[in-house]
Amino acid sequence: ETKEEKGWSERRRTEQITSEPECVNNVEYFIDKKLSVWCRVGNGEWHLGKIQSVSGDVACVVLSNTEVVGVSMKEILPANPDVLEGVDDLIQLSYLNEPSVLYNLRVRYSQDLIYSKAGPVLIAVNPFKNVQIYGNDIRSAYQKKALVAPHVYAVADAAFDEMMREEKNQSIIISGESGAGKTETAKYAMQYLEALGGGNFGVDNEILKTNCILEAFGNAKTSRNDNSSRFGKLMEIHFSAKGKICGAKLETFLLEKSRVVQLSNGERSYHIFYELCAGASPILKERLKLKAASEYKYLNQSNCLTIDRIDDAQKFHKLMEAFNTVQIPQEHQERAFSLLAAVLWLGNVSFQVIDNENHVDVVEDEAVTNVAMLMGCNSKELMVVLSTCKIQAGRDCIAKRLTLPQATDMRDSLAKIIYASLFNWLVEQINTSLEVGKLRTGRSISILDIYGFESFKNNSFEQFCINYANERLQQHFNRHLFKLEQEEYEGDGIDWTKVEFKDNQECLDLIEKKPIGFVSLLDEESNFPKATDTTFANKLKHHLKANSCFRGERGRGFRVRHYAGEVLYDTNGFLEKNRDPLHVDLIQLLSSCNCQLLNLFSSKMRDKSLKPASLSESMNQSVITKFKSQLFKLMNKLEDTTPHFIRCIKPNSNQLPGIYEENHVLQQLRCCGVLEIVRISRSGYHTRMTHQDLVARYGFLLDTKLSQDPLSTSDSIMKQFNLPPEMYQVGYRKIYLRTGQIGLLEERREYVLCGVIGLQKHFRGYKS
Ligand code: AOV
Ligand code: MG
Repeated sequence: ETKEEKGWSERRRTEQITSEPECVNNVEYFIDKKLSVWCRVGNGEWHLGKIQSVSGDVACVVLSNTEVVGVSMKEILPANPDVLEGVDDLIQLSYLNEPSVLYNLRVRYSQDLIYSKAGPVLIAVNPFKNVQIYGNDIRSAYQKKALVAPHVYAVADAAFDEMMREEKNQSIIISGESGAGKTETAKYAMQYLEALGGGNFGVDNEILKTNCILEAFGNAKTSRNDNSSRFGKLMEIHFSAKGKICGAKLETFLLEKSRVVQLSNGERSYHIFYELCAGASPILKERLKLKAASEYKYLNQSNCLTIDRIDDAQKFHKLMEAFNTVQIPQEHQERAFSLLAAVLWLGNVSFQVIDNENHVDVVEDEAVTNVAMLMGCNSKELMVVLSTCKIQAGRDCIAKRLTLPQATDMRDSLAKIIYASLFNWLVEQINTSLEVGKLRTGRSISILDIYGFESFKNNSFEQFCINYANERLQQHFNRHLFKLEQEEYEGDGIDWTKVEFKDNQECLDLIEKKPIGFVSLLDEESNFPKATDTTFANKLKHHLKANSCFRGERGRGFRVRHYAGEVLYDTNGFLEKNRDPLHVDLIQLLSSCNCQLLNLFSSKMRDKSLKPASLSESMNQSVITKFKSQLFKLMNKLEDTTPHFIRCIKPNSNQLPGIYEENHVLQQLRCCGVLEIVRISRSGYHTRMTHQDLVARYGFLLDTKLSQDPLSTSDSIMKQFNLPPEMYQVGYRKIYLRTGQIGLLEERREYVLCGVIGLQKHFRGYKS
């Protein structure tokens, strides 16, 4: 199907859609015509069948497996005719109900058609296997518009076209729960854009290669996803007037630092550690005093060192290639590897208790010696820093010995600081390498890929931040697809039956409202020296109980009803993680090391910690407040772009191919309001134009004299061209047209302007 043909058939289809009832209210007709229905049987599953007879409220239905059941009419919904089986846009379904949508996606999924449209939104169902739909031939077919079936390439292509045509920044916003396929989809979008706008920009595939580095350092195996992103990223690709890539900018959001030192059973730390241990050359291993991953406490604590079907050594070689593409100098690469090894060895540093108050000394073994060697510092000094803290006593500064938990904490802090600084430094390196000349806005496409909604057995501060970010993103989605669209119709006075949607404002209020939202309460409690996780939990329960999205639990627990499901959080560690204190002693240690990178990191941290509050407030902000303002900035930036939404769906929770768990899919479709989106776009008006613009473009086609008033002129244009009344609406400011209608006017215009006759056909066909 070419684009024109498709436009045409869509036009016909839209005409056919009159708002049909979503329930079977004409039973006789269904029995008579032997039409299929969905009926919900005992176990809650929907089955296809045909109604045979009805008595009272109960219908007798023959299921497709010939079984006969009695079902309440309330549990029966109309099914779509076979001809609509597996349509590529859900708006084409005559009957829009949950079983029909689920079935349609299932039929497509079983044929490896993983992409579908729900009106303006692309739905991508994770195949969990390689599907042959990303080759060069397919990519170039989309580029030539020879293929128009739903695909991430089609979305990227539309964003590109719109950017070129309207000189407006675009965004591709990818959402979905953890493991749904966001990161993979983002990469395919980048790949497409890079092919489309490449050839002008340094090394080929440079943007795509950065993913390899970012994933090594920022992704890890969780119980939800073997390659879970533990940071958010926004890749902004800039284009020249000719549509060639002229640079790119990467922005990242809150990396999960705790993973470096602490793992849940069955999960892994960041991929890079295992890749380094498996893939380093013997020379490098010797230089880093590197052992197998199983020798390191930070890695072996979770009983999970490898991932099925993943070769860490091979990944390491790919990473080295990417480092070279992004032009990270050899010397810096080696420094970075030394620091990774230092982090691993830090985890093996142990303490011995030396008195009955639990005070400790560092055990002087190969672990601490290796850390000192790799960081470029004196091992005695390192031991002092890890087991004491300096306290100002009057004019003097005295060293106080740490207890075992304090010392362990100090050691882990050092590991986290080094790792997080290394990650941020890499992002800077990538940005330096991607930026070519001055970036100008107006022609950019931003691709957003954050961590997806998470609900584990234990949920802590990290999950809270991740789920908060997803709430924000969901609101952006709602705003564009439901709110703005409908507000415009209503504001412009056209007939419109409002489609209700699930708003998530109440959950955002719970988190953000001042002065008694979650963020404010957390910050207040974090500033209170005597506070504990339990006092914090009690405070939440006391202040937030009125919000329907919140429920206090016994002890330190509380529940939040997120748009994507309910999550039970444990306040354990929230205060400390939110404060994220920078130990002055550690910063000093880093600055004294004989290592350029560590010196650089320490000077950055020193800038932060030494600036007085008035000078730079943001520097002293808590983690959650910083995250919140970063999210606000992100949302503002996205508001300035034309959004293209992709919703990734995870078909099963075991990351297996070919398995489509209906309830799991349904829950995801519900939480993003897929049915409602389809309902709006099917009864909505895709094209809109101010009366002035319409008159300026098509006014000359009028047989009668132009009136002074643009509103009545554009009304006359509609009438003269016989647009059926259900195909358009006249608002105060604009004219609203259904999909495909503008094409008719364009054809007429072309025809008159160029005297082309060939298109007449369409015109006649349409009128009849
Ligand atoms: P996520 O980004 O949405 O989760 P990923 O993009 O990492 O999810 O996808 C998870 C896994 O699903 C990948 O590692 C692939 O194995 C598989 N997959 C996803 N999309 C495709 C595709 N189009 N073709 C083939 N396999 C695919 V998270 O980052 O956890 O929220 O924080
Ligand atoms: Mg991801």
